[in-house]
Amino acid sequence: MNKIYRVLLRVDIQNGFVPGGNLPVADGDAIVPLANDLSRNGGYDEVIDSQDFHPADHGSFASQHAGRQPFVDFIILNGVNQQLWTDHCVEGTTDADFHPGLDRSMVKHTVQKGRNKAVDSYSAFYDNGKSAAPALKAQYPFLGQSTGLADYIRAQAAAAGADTVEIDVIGLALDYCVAFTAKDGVGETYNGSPFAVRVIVDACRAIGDVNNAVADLKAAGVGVVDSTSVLV
Ligand code: VGL
Ligand code: ZN
Repeated sequence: MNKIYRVLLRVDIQNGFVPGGNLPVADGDAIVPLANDLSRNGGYDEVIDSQDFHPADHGSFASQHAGRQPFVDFIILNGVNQQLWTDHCVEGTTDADFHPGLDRSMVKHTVQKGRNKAVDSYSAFYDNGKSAAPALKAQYPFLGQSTGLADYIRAQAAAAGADTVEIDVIGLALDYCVAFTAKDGVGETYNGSPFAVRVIVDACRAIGDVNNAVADLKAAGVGVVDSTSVLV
């Protein structure tokens, strides 16, 4: 018998990423009821939230780089290619708070990311320096830090006596933090087997093109499903 430890990982369902926030994703608030339904009725062993949580002078903010524009401009931030954004999800502000409609009553573990101003962290598992060349990591030893999320999930699965881990990822934004999180998840193992990772696509919204994001996820070995196949 294969006992599966099933995790619902809800990425960055925060005020900053919904209409009215500082980095709004179109229709981002529309996923909140579905996120709650999946959390309550998806049969998960555990629901985990990630929270984008930046210092006010984070290096991903266009405001920190004279003459640079958010969304369109990229810089090299400590050796890592960095798209620039509006100031968003600054620690201690309402923008960084979870959406008020998101049911957090079942959440035992929350992962904050993007706290180091020197490197961004789209993924809930590792910062954006994860795949930097060894020489670059030697120069900037903070690149590629783990948030501890994969170890946390392995420990929870082991405590539950599970044989394998499955992670369903939802949230904002599909083509940035959801995609980076799901792709990093595929690279993690439990008991010698990779985490089985799926994105529940109707419980996400994208900044750019959804079809491109879905193709990119499938190419990386991430399953792409609809909530109707989860909420049976
Ligand atoms: C995100 C850009 C910058 C996201 C976070 O949650 O997708 N995107 N910070
Ligand atoms: Zn951010």
